[in-house]
Amino acid sequence: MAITIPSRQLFIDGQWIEPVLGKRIPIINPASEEIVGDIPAATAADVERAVDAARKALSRSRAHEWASASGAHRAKYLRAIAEKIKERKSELAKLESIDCGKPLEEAAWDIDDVASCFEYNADLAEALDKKKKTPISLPMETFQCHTLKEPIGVVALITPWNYPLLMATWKVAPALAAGCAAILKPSELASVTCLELADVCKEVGLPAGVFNILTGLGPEAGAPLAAHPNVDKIAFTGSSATGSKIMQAASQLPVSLELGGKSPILVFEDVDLDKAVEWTLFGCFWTNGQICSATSRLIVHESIAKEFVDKLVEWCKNIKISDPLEDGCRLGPVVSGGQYEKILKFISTAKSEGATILCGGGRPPHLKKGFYIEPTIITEVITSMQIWREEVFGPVLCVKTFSTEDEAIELANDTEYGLGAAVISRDLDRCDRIAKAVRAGIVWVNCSQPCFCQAPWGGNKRSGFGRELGEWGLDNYLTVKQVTRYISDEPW
Ligand code: TXE
Repeated sequence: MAITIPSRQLFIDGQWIEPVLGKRIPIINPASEEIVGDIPAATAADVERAVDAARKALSRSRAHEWASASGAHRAKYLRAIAEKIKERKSELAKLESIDCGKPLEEAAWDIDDVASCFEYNADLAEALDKKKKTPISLPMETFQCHTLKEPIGVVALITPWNYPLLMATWKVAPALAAGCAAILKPSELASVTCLELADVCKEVGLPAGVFNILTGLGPEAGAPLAAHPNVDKIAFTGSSATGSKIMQAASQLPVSLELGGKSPILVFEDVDLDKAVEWTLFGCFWTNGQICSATSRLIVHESIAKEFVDKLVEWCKNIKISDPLEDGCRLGPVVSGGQYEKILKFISTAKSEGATILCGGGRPPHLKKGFYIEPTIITEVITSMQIWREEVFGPVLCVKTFSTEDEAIELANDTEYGLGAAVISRDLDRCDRIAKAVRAGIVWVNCSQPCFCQAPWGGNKRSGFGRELGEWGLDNYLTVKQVTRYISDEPW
């Protein structure tokens, strides 16, 4: 069934509002390179309106509706949002697929995850009611102390295009569960489903100003939002370069950053080759490698390397690359012309630095239009090469071999990033050793990439700081207040 992309405005204070300057940004379908709609382009004046609306939603007169209401009250809204998302799953999945090029089946998984994330955060909001006030024991009886967990306030949520609605949900759901008022600035490359989330919030009657959305360009909408003095916290997922700018703009504000990665997958000689091949491919080529945690550096034991890599190449040559809406599509286009050029440049630099392009490396011959890139495997890599060191964010796997466990660990840690790492081996003691030795926020054992909204997500080193998801995700949007009372028999 054909689908039309709804024409939306900015969503501020519970209303659809035209951007002050009336500008719009075209939506380009990465599969056809055609313009299929447009989104509103917010600028600094719209940021003012959204921050005012969010602040008003937390004002004393309205706080009882949201910030100081019970977690159970807010949970009802989160569950209603989850229900609506489920009802609209097939439409949202198609919109996501057209907007960012993700195979329809994968887009549908994302929408399921979005609904689950809202439901899980509804549970956390309810549980928060029991944890709101905690007594603290002090060494002096003349003082009594307790802590209060309170919403941090107005939060700016700046998100990327690889999982447009899911990455927004990882921030919006806990922010709302905590009782914050949120302003979402999704990526200009994929904002369609985030605008539909605003429609869902309106439908379920979320109090005005609690959720606002400013679509638009990073420098025009994101930068003034990150620098706004009336914002209390910034949560960002995106590139390291933009993350640094946000840190500077936010100066003393709390910031959580989820940046890039160059995650390793270590494959030992004792594995079942076919299973290990499947996880290696999934870890690097799922969502076209446009995943911050993609395990894009394969570190494989030298004794199995040849057979292992041959199997990977075989798979790459037979994968279905097509319009993401087509049945059985495994790899769609990458998100934009800019990303397409950037990935091809990475591949040509690897070649010019002396690496071998074992398969892929360019546009699939049967697809004349669209931002398609064949799955690419690169060998003869040395660790100083750009392809080993920098995030490609595309379907590109580079390979190195090792002979000892220590060497494998050294290669794994040879990166300025620290988001994910995977190890594949039958020897679980070895897996435990590796899990401890690699410097990363997430370690997968005998798998790569599974993600659950109950477990913490985030990185070390240049991959950012702070953790999303689980209770850690909720804590991002809470602040702890100390209340200490002096007790005396004297009258006051
Ligand atoms: O990212 P940006 P881009 C990496 C990946 C990719 C590269 C560039 O390597 O190739 O980043 O992608 C907003 N102030 N990741 O250019 O610019 C922007 O509008 C405030 C990894 O899309 O970081 C968008 O909403 N905001 C990543 C968001 O920041 C600004 C996912 C992310 O865009 C801004 C995406 C500014 N000055 C890309 N400039 C991951 N970690 O998953 C831009 N933005």
